[in-house]
Amino acid sequence: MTVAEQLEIIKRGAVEILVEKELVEKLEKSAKTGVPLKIKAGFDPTAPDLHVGHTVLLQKMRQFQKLGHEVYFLIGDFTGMIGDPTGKSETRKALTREDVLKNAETYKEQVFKILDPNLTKVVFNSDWLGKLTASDMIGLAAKYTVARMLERDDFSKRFNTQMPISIHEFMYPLVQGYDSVALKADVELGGTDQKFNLLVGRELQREWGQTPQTVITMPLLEGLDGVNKMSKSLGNYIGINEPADEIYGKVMSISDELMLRYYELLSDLTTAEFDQLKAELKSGAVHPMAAKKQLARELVSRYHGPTAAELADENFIKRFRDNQTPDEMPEVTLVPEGVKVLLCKVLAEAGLVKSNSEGRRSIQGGGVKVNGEKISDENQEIACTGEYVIQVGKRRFAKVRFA
Ligand code: TYR
Repeated sequence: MTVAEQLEIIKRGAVEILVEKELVEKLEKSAKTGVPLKIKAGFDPTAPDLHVGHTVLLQKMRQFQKLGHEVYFLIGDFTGMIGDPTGKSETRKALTREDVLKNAETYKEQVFKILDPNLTKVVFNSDWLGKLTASDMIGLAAKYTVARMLERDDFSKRFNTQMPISIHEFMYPLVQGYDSVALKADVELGGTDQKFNLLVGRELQREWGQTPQTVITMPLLEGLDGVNKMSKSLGNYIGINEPADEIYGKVMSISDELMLRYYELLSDLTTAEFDQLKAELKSGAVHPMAAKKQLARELVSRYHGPTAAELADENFIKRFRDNQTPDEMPEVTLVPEGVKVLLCKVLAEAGLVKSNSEGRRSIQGGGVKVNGEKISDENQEIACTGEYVIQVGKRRFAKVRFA
């Protein structure tokens, strides 16, 4: 593959490449010498349950693997015990050694659903950071000034509002940067929130006489609502360990616009295939729902295998068909006899069943829905105002209006 072709793949979905020109030089050199680039991405084993937002970075790592480069999956077992202050308004609670190791195991299980385990170098940063002596640490701290540290938003906010910042939090970016020195990383990937830490890596490598790493930042994926960042606490996430039908259904629930974003950042489609899909959606040759299904299948297949994906597809079609409300249905106007009326009676009066008692039996049998909601109480009453869409069994519908 040519350098230009590689670059196109690398750039897809990325927010920033610092510095692109240097990356091109590195790729050219690698193509000439046959020596792969060392790609670094680090994860502190804090939250062991991954959602697809985390996989944006993993997908990029996978792309680098496919391009033949050497991918380091760095588990921050040392940094995890400091806690990354990025974006935090207060000092993080430190993880215990046991938490970190347990989380790291769960992490590995999940990431190899995306990364090729045979092509991934898993490294733990305690391997080198744990060996630094006190004077090494002081030496590292000497490479950066307090003023530069305070250029960071989160630090300056806390400083200006007199919230505490512990000295060890200043050490975080430095030790993350030192990881790049230890690995001699050519490229480091991270979320946009990691930019500061990633740039510290460049500076430290320069101090150690290495070529500074290229920094590539990836966006923080929007959650299902299309607005907020995907996060477990907001409940707008797709967990990679969720059941197949759940993942499938969640993908189907997103907006058409968000679907394109998910395609760009999560799908294995090539850029050419993705461009074609966009064109076909625009011209109407492909329906957005069909495109969403394809994406849903791809994600389920990645996390549960192709058979599960097919099944989830069939289940979805069934559920969809069963919940489908026809565009046209008989409309019935009833004259209210009081404030409320028994539902079984309404069913009979609307001609959906032959008698009140058949109405009762239908409700008992679980076949009656009012405005899409299943009713199971045979003595259920409804208010004699407004309009209801009532369904009996799979195919009998009526719109009931009270005069
Ligand atoms: N700071 C990163 C995060 O919180 C994790 C990380 C740790 C990245 C060590 C790189 C590194 O060398 O997401």
